Amino acid sequence: MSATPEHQSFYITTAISYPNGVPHIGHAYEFIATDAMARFRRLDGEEVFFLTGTDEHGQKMLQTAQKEGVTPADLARRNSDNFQATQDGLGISYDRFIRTTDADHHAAAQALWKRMEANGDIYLDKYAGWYSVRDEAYYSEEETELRADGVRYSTGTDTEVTWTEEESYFFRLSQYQDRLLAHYAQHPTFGAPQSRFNEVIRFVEGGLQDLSISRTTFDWGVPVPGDPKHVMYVWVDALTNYLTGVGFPDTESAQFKRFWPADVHVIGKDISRFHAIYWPAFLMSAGLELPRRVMIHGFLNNNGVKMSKSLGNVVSPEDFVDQYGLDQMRFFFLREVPFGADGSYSHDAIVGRMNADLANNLGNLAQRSLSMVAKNLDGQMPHRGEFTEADQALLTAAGALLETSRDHYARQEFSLALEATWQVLHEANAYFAEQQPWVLRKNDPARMADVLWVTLDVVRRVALLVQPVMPDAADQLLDVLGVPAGASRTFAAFDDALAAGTQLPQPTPIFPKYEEPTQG
Ligand code: ME8
Repeated sequence: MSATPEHQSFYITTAISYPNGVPHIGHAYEFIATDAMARFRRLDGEEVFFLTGTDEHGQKMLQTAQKEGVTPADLARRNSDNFQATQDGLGISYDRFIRTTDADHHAAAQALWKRMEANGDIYLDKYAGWYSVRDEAYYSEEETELRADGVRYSTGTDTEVTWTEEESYFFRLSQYQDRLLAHYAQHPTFGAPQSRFNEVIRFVEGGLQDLSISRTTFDWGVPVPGDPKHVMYVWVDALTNYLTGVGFPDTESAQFKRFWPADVHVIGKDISRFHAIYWPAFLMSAGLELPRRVMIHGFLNNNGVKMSKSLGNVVSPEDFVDQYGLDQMRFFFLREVPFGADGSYSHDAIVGRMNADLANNLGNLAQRSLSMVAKNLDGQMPHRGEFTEADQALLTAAGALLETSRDHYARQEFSLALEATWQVLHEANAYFAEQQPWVLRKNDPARMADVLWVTLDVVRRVALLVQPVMPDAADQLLDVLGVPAGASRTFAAFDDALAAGTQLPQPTPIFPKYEEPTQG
C-alpha cells in the first residue's frame, strides 16, 4: 500500500464467518459482492483496505468441537483454513484475513472493553434469560415460544433457546436509544437497503434492554480485563475485528487514521441488529467514529428452498465453480439478485444467464468483430473514423456507463450496474446487425473498419467495467483487444481511444455456451 494523500481511502469488510462448518453459497455470495465493490474502488483509483476472516470464539464453536472430539482451537484452525482456501478459490482480493484468535485481536477487544468501562457503560449483575447458541444471541420471553416438541424456540430464527442464569457483565445499551435514533436520522443511508434499515429503526424505537456481554460457564473466548473468570460475549469480540483490522488500539497509527471509520460493512439480514444497533452503541461508548454504512444483503435459496444440512441441498462454492466456472458464478449472483433482496438460484437460471448474457451478448459480439479484424484488417486495430449518428449514439451510451456504474456501486446496486451495461451491449448488438459490416467489407471497407472500431470500443469499455465482477474473463477480453495491462485497464483510461495499428492476438472465444453433460 503506497499511501499517497491524493488517493481517497476506502475500507470495506465482510462479516467474519463462523468456522464451525464449511463455507456455503451464502458465504460465497457475500465474499463475491464485497470483492466486486473493493475491486471497483481500486480500479477507480482509491486506496482500498478489504478485511475478511473468521469468528472463532463462543459457545457454538465450543459445542461443535466437543461433538467432533477436537479442541476448539483445532476446529477453528482447520475450518478457518478451509474458509480462507474457499476465498482464494473465489478470487477474493482481501487485504487481511483476520482470525479472532489472532493475538492482536485479543488486545483490541480488551482495549475496546476498557474504553466502554471507563465511560461507565459496563456493570456486573446477574443474567437470567433465553440464549440461542445457534444464533449466539439473547432473546426476551416474547421473542420465544414453547412448541409441540416441548422445546422453546426463538420465533424469529427458529433456533432452540435455553434458560441461562449466571453472573454477567452488562453493557448499558438502554442508554443509547436516543443517540442511535438521532444518528439514524442524521445519516439516512447508515443502513441499507431502506426496508431492512427500517426494521432496525422500529426495533430501536421499541426500546432497548441492557445487553449481557460476558459468560462464565466456559472459557473459549477473550478474557474480560481484570476478571478472567469471565470471557467476553462472542459478539463483542467479533464486532471488534473491524477495528483490529486497521490497527486498533493504536488510534494514532497511520493505518487507523487512514481507514477508520469503515466505509461499508457488508453483512446478511440475520445479523443486522448486531451491526446497526450494538456495534454503533459500543463505538459511541468507546468514543470512536461510527462506520459510514451497513449494507444488509438478503439470503440465497436453492430453487427457492432454504438451504439446510438436513435437506441436503447445501451446495459448496467449489462445486459451483467446477460446474459453471468462477466468473460465470460471480456474474450470475451479482446480476441475478438485486443486492439487499433475498434471491434464488437454479441450474436453469444460471445456464440462461451464461448463454444469453455472456456467450451471446458479450462473447459473440467480441468474437465476431475481432474475427473480422483478424480476417480483413490483418489483425490490426483500425483507426478511429468519422462518426455517423448511429456511431455517436452508441458511443454516447457506452461513455455514460462509468458514471452510471459509479452511482450504482456507491449504493452496492450491482445488478443495476450490470443491467445498464448489458443494455448498452444490447444496443451494440443491434448496431452491429444493422450496420452489416460483413456487407460493407465488399462495398465500403473503410466504413467497415469504422463500424468495427466503434463496436470494439464499446466492448473495451464494457470489459473495463466488468473487471470487478469477472476479473479473469475481463482480463482475457482486454488481452484480445490489445489493451496493455496496468494503467490502461483502470477507470482513468475509460475515455482513452483504442490504439490504432496495434497488432491483435488471434481472437479466442471467452464465454463458451453451457453444454449439458451427456449422460454416459
Ligand atoms: O453470522 N445467504 O457468521 P456466519 C446469504 N460470525 N448470506 C448468508 C446465508 C445465506 N443463505 N447464510 C449466512 C456470523 N449468510 C457471525 C458474523 S460479524 C462480526 C460476525 C451470511 O458464518 C450471514 O448473514 O453464520 C453473514 O453475513 C455471513 O454469511 C456469515 O455468517
